[in-house]
Amino acid sequence: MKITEIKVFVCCSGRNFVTVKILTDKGVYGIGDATLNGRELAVVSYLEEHVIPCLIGKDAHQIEDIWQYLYKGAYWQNGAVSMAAIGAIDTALWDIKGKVAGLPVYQLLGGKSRRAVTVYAHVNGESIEEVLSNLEKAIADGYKVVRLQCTIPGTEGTYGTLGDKKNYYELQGNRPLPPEHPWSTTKYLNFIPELFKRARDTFGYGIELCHDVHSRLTPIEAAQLGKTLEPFKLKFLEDAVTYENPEGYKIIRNHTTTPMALGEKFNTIWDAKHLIENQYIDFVRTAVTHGGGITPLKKLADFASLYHVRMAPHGAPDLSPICFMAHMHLDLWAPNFGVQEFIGFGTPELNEVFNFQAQLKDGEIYIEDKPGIGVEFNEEAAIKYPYKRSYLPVSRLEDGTLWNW
Ligand code: EZ4
Ligand code: CO
Repeated sequence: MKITEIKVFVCCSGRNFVTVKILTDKGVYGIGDATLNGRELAVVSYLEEHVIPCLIGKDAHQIEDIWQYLYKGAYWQNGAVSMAAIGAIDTALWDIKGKVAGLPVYQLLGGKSRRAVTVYAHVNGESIEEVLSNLEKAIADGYKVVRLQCTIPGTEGTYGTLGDKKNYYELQGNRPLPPEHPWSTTKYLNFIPELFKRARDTFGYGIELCHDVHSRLTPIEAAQLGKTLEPFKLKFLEDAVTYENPEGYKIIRNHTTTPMALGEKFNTIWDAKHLIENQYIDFVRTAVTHGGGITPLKKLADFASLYHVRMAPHGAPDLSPICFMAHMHLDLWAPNFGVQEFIGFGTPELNEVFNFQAQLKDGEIYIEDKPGIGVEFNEEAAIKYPYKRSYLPVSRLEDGTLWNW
């Protein structure tokens, strides 16, 4: 079964997405997500100029060999742009294999380990009162795990708090340059424990809670926060510290039993290796799109399981429904699945371009047994929503110093 053509689509159906479609001489095709938020066209160029010409005529069944060819064969392994490109090709090839076999991808991975996928919802607000009122709704909706984010007084635009009011956290195509948000670690550390105290005082311990620090802290600050939050029993604290220096997590571990989640920016299993084998983290958050596809994610899950580390894949709005559904298959299979990040099923314009069937019931997602990944990509609809240049915000400390957003 030869690859005859590979198309790349960029569309802004609510936000920018890069989609890859692999066609074969047997008439079967597959799709993958190559979206790299704020750097979308770099991936398109990497695919069109460097990847696609090498794949025409290759056997679409040789998923592992094609993955190794694109990774080792490029000589320049790793990196966000190249791994997003490889991730999309790999996902599309698994989609093809599933369609040829007449089986959903989770069956090819080894079958279901659970009935459905437990998700964590995003709950946010401009004040603690607003967060608590939104949390009440999430509990009433049946969610069992929820992420709490709140605007820190004095640092308006705090990560994760814009919700659906402003296209989540960045405006698509309306700004020529990245927006800037202020940040104060002192204000943050003084405020967050109160948020979780109020949530526990109001709703008790039946609901599992997590929080995304979004890499704003140093290791000792993260250790301090983890320790302060211990009475409120978080499921995990996400991205407490950037991952470039994994030994930072040793400092955190030495001081707190609050579980740690990390990895939405990991490109390979190697990014996670030291953190996992030293048991510095509890949940690994690598995404199919940014981690190089389903092939390496399966290896990562198996490796993590040796060290009691569970999978909690990234599920932000800048990952397309193709990535979301690829995660559903991995999450259904992985014996060491933890929880899936979930931001809802999307807007009508998103669903016009990406059609998929999934049902949310009591905080768990059930998918239909369709061959492959289970997403239909509507090329005609995609053309209606042209690409709009867009950037993630940047953060600055109150004195103007650039900080991690
Ligand atoms: O900021 O995907 O847990 N989710 C996150 C995301 C990231 C975006 C960046 O493009 O941290 O919201
Ligand atoms: Co995150």
